[in-house]
Amino acid sequence: MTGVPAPPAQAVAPYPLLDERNVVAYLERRGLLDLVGGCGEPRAREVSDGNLNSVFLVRREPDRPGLAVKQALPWVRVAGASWPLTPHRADAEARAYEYLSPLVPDLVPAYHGYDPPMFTLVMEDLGELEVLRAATVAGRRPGDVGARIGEFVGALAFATSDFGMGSQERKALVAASVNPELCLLTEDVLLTEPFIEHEHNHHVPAVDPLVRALRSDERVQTAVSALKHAFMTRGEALLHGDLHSGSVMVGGAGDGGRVAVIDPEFSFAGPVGFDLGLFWANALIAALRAEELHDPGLAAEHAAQVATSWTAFADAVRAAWPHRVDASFGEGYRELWLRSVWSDGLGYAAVEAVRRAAGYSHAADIETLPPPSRDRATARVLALSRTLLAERAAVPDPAALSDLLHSTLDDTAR
Ligand code: ADP
Ligand code: SR1
Ligand code: MG
Repeated sequence: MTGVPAPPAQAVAPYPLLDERNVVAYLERRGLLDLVGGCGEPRAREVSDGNLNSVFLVRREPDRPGLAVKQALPWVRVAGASWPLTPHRADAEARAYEYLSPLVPDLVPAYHGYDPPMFTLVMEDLGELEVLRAATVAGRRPGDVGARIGEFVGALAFATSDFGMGSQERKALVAASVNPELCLLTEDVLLTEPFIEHEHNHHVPAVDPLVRALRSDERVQTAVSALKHAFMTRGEALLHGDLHSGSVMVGGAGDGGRVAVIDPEFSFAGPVGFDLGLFWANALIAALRAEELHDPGLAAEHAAQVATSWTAFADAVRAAWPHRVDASFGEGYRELWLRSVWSDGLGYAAVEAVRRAAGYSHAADIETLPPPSRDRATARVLALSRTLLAERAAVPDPAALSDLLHSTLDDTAR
């Protein structure tokens, strides 16, 4: 013995992992290579940029979309084997695409099936689109992404709720959609750790007093507990489960480009406001970025995505209401339920925003700003979130949220 510690054992997955060299042969074995159009030899390129999984695009021509191949690893990709995570998350993603594909075919990639032993899905290559967060960081306008996301959440929520689905069929859906490990991850990294001291968290020193104040605010702690408990117990409808701007791909500039939702591996039956809230948090973060870049017009467009997604969501629910399976649910209850979804959405938006500023997995929209701007945007995220958590009953609609955003900007102007 030399006293030198042994290097950590190389992590070995209990199933073959895909890489750029073997993914073409993999597609051939699955009989899917013919779906890759164009001429020439198929080539694979890894495009993994999320926290968890490997993604490859396989094309015959560099600029002609082919197929996307997504494999779940037995750990968190960005952390490696030190953070194990069940690859069965791919089962949940496959299940979600099976629901979503007939329901909102234009809003998800075309789905080409799942290989359970390899924890691998094959789908349409959306490589001509851009991830919404990357588009935001590049300064592109949000266009009508909010309306499309509102339609997406509205369609999924209605169809898989007790309004759109018979009671017994829905019980089976809820049972089939349990996703315990991924729900626990959300309960930890979103709904617990950002609100305590935890090794996963970090924040810029400039906001340390704000973080301490947020974590010691009893009203915040109570609100977060209520949101976490609702997430754990209230299976209103099938959710996407991770609908932040890294899970949305957008094409072209401005209105009319394609919008597609990807990455539903956190899908389970939960409170509908969770999906809207994650989207809203990231729209507000995008607005705060644009403020720092002295573009108030762009900031207003990003912030307006909250209102447009909410309106599209509520419109979708109201339009589907005549087709509800249980007519004992009346219009009065529909409006009451919509108000509860709005309130939940605001709460989950605040939680998600705190995580993106002071928890694990920060928002590139803020992190890529120069330090003084990054610090102020972070402070604004925290100030807005604290008010939303402590006093969200005072924010009954998108106009009130817009007022709160503006007063937060005024209060934190330098
Ligand atoms: P993770 O689960 O690790 O977050 P994602 O499903 O978000 O993985 O995919 C990671 C990245 O791979 C995306 O940010 C995007 O750049 C790319 N990607 C994912 N799916 C597709 C697709 N169908 N077409 C093109 N690129 C995709
Ligand atoms: C360790 S996982 C952190 C985050 O990545 C995923 O995309 C989810 O947002 C999760 O909360
Ligand atoms: Mg992702």
